[in-house]
Amino acid sequence: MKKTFLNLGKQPIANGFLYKEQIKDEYYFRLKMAFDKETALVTQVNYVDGDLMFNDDYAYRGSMSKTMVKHFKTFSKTISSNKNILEIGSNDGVFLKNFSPKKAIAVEPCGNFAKETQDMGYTTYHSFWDVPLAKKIVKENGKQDIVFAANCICHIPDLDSVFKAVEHVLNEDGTFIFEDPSLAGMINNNSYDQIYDEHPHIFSVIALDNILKRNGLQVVKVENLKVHGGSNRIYAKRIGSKVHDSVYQNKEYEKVLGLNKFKTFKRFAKKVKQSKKDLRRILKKCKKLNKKVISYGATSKSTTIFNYCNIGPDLIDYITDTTPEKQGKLSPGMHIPIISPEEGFNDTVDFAYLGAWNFVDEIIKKEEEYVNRGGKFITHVPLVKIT
Ligand code: DWN
Repeated sequence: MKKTFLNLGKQPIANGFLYKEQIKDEYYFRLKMAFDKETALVTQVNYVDGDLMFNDDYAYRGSMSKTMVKHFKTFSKTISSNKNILEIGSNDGVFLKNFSPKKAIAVEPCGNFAKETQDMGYTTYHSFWDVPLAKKIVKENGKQDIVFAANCICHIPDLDSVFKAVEHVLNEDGTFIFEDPSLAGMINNNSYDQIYDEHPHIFSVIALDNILKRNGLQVVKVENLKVHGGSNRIYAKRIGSKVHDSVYQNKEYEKVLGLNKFKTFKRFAKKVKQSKKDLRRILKKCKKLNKKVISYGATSKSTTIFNYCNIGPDLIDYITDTTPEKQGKLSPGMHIPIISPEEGFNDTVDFAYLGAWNFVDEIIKKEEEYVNRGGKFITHVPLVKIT
């Protein structure tokens, strides 16, 4: 049974960057988060239809950050080149391109990216991941040694169907490896902006193990990653496989944080409300002092922040982003203009709100000049502050 703990109000499609003419048709939904008592899963109350989010114009490109390119390259080296691998949600091939097209298969619902991996030579299934697709893949390619997914499984509402399909496609000793932002990371960072349409769930190891187990799989190893503000890389195999200490350790830690208890999330919701007040106060003060405030990175996360906190062009002049597909458009819901960093990240900027706070190290390194001339960043993670 789902019990609601957080209401983030009326929200648009987080990656639905749009032109002025499209504003009249913009789609909105109510974003509420709940705790499922049976499985301990933190999940949305109502899910948004996949076709509205993952279509032929999907804007997020995994390879726009050096950190992520390096992250996937490093991880790919731990996988033997003898293994065959299937990736669910292969995006622009940022992970898969580290493998030979002879050994790797892509599954991707967004047409623009499915075409890219197909053109790169990978057998690509332009489709959402489900049991019928898994059956088709086995028929055409045989069972797989590894199923990999990065920032994808938490995007799919029906986890039982996802895991059943993985169980079908894996060979007897196969491994399912997937990474997503962790619930522990979100609670520790107060990063409530991890919640948006594309993230119907934020995973704890406890919840994942409960749901995997009712589908013939179990968590056998957990790696805690720094990326995206704290993620977990989960290794799952068939029930009965050897379980690494990291699984017990992570579950214990999650219990210490109270991730198996509803009251923890009620507390979190109070902190979210406070964070909204603090962020609005800082931005309003900057404007009152006639300072130029922009936002750095047109992220899905900042869609949640701007819409929940009612931050529009009155408080943020514009957003800079390196993604060509986002430039020249408006941010979803609050309609803040997005331009390239070359055009907008210049010496007229006094404050930059970190929409891409998860890449703070990469950004500070890159923007040394801005920092040296006294430019400041604003963040809400873990507390609202100017740095
Ligand atoms: O799970 C998801 C994650 C992995 O990616 C998706 N549901 C959607 C997306 O979420 P996001 O948009 O919050 O992700 P990022 O990776 O935080 O987005 C960073 C954005 O910032 C990109 O649009 C690129 C941009 N950027 C930039 O303009 N300058 C990034 C860096 C590092 C930069 O220096």
